[in-house]
Amino acid sequence: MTKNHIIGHLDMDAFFASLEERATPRFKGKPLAVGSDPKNGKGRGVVSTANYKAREYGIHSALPISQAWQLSELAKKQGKEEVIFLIPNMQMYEKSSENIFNIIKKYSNTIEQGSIDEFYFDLTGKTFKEAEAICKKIKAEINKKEKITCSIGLASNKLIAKIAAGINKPNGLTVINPKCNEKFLEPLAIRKIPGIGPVTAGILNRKNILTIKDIKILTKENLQKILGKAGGEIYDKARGIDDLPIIENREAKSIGGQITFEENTFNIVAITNHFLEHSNNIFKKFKESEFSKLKNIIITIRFSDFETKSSTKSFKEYITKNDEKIFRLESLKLILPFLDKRKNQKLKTIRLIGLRIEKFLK
Ligand code: TTP
Ligand code: MG
Repeated sequence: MTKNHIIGHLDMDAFFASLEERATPRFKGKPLAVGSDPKNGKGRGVVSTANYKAREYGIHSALPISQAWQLSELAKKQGKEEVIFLIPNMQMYEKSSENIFNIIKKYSNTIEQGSIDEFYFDLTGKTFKEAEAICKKIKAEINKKEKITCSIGLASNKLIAKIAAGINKPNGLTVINPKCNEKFLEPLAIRKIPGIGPVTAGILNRKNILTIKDIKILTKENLQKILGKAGGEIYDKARGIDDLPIIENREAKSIGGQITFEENTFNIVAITNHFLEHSNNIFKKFKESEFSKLKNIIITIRFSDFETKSSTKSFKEYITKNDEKIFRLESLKLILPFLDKRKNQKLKTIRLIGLRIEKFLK
C-alpha cells in the first residue's frame, strides 16, 4: 500500500453496551456491563464489554464477570450506582453490524469487516479532504439510523487507520496525513500496535521500551532476536509501514425483493401470475450472481391488516442454476397455503408478497 492510498477504519463505541442502552433508554448514563451472568459474584465467564461509565469502575472486556461484580459491589459501598449486568443479545448486535456495513457500502466499494464492530474501507482515489467529508457523512448516517456512535481513523494504510480510530474515542474522527505517520506513532505506548499484546509488551517494557519511538532504537535483527518472527513485523509497524490490502470478506447475504399489489387482492390467478414473474426475476438475478448454489427460499406475505407472515424452504442439498423448475415449484408451494385456509384462516386479502433467496455457495 503506497502513500496514495486512503483507508478508513471504523470502530463502534462500546458496541454491545451502546445497543443495550438504545434498546432500554433508562439504562443511559448508568454503568452497564454485557457478558455472562454474574450470579451474585459466583458466575463464571467474562465481560464482553462495558459502557464508558462502567469502565470508570475498572470494568472492561475479558475481565472475569465475578471481578466485575465485586467492582460493582465496591462502588455500591462507596455510594455509587451499581452496575447493570446484561446477557448478550447477539441477534440484535449482528443486525446492527449488518446495517452499519450497508451504510459504509454506500460510500466505499471495498470493505473488510475486522470484527462485529469494526470495518476497514477503501477511499483511494479521493483526496484526504473528500475522504474526511465522506467519513463525516458515514458517522452522521450511522448516528441517525442506528442511534449509536462510532470512531473513525483515516490514513494511508490499515495500520495507521486502525490506531487512529482508537485514539479519539468515543465519537472521534482522526485524520493522519501520510507525511505525519511516524510522528503520529512515536509518542504512543507500544501496546497501541496491533500484534503487541501483554506478553510482548512485558518483554519490551522490561528493556525500557515504552513508546513506539523507543522501539526504533533497536535494529531489525535485534528485535527478531528478542521477539522471533514477529520482531520483523513490529520493526516495520513502528515506522508506520504496512502494505496489507483490504480484503473484502462479506458476501451478499441474500437476493430478493417484494411486490405490493395496487389493491389488496385475493385473486388467486393474479397473485400466482405476479408471484411467478417475480420469482423468475429473482432466479435471473441468482443466475447473474457470482454464486452457483443456493439453499433457502423465504417468502413473506403481508395481509390487508398488515399482519406479516413468512415461510422458508431449506433444501437438504443446495440447488443450482440449472434447477429453475424446482425453484419455481418450491416457491409456489410456499405461497399456496396462504391462499387458502391452511395458513390464512380468515381468507384475508393480500397486500404484499416478498421472495428472498439466501445461503449461497460459490
Ligand atoms: P471492541 O470494539 O473492542 O469494544 P467496544 O466496541 O465495546 O468498545 P470501544 O468503544 O472501546 O471500541 O469490541 C466490540 C464488541 O465486541 C464489544 O462491544 C463486545 C465484543 N467483545 C467481546 O465480546 N469480547 C472481547 O474481549 C472484546 C474485546 C469485545
Ligand atoms: Mg468498538
